[in-house]
Amino acid sequence: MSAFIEQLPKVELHLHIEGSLEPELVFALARRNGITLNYADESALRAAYDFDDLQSFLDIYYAGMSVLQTEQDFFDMTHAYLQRAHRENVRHTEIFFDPQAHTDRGVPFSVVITGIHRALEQARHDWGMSSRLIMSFLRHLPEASAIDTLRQAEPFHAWLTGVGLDSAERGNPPEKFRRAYALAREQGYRLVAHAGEEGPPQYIRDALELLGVERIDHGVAAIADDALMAELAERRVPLTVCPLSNLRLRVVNAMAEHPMQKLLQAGLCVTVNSDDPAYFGGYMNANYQALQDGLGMSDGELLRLAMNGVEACWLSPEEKTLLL
Ligand code: ES4
Ligand code: ZN
Repeated sequence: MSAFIEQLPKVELHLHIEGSLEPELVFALARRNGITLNYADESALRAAYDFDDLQSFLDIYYAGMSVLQTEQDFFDMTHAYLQRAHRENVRHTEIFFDPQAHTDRGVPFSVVITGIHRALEQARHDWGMSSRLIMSFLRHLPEASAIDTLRQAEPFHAWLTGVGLDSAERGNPPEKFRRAYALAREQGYRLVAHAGEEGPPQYIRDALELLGVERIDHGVAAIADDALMAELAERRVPLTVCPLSNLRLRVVNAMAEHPMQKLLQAGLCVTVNSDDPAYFGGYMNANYQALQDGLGMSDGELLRLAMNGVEACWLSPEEKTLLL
């Protein structure tokens, strides 16, 4: 691992906290909660992390998180991620969670968010690590479920900065969530959405125009649309790109074919993120290292990617100066 990458102060803007659940913790929580898994042990579970596409990953991702039951479970998962990020010199992190994936199993919204929030506060206190929390709607579910989730979040508004949109992209276009996003905007949330991961460039346009998002999660499909590229560059719309995720979910066939360097050279505000690090083979430093090894990106380019993360994050200008 490059010392330059290890020492670089980093910001993470695209991290699903449920995707940070390592097999060892999945099994520890299963034992604690008396749950029997469909895998014999940790290595059998890890062996199943061989994905063909987004859906084959999502099936295992939702199965893995079923061991999360108590507030302490959500604390332990979040704490483990934050400790790992702190060791990798991640100074600030904006974290997604999927409330519907838990409330649909009977785990109350309050249990989920209280456990996550307590770990974020502890990291702020112990390590000076700042964070923001983003609740993500599952786009394979009806819009009415997203709107119901907004209602359940009302008592916890102070702990939440934004809303996002994730899960199966194809066939679940941004327009499906227009009303939910309009409501979220009225309630003062900042808006992001996954778009252009497996979906077409038009979904990136629609997330910007119909939902009014300020950042695009993934957005790598923009590389196939010159007019969209020019607009994203002109407006400095941040893309939270996840290189190892794109490789493991076969969005690209090889890291050498990843569009990151072209997007950066075209003037887009692209950032590096780990997405679901327990499933995709690496946390932040491994994602930077993959860009250096696979694309030959220079230390100067990696520094620009890290600075784009600072530009794109939701800290105040004063807080941003304290990061570096
Ligand atoms: C996700 Cl990589 C990815 N794409 C869409 N939804 C997700 N949820 C968790 N990881
Ligand atoms: Zn994601």
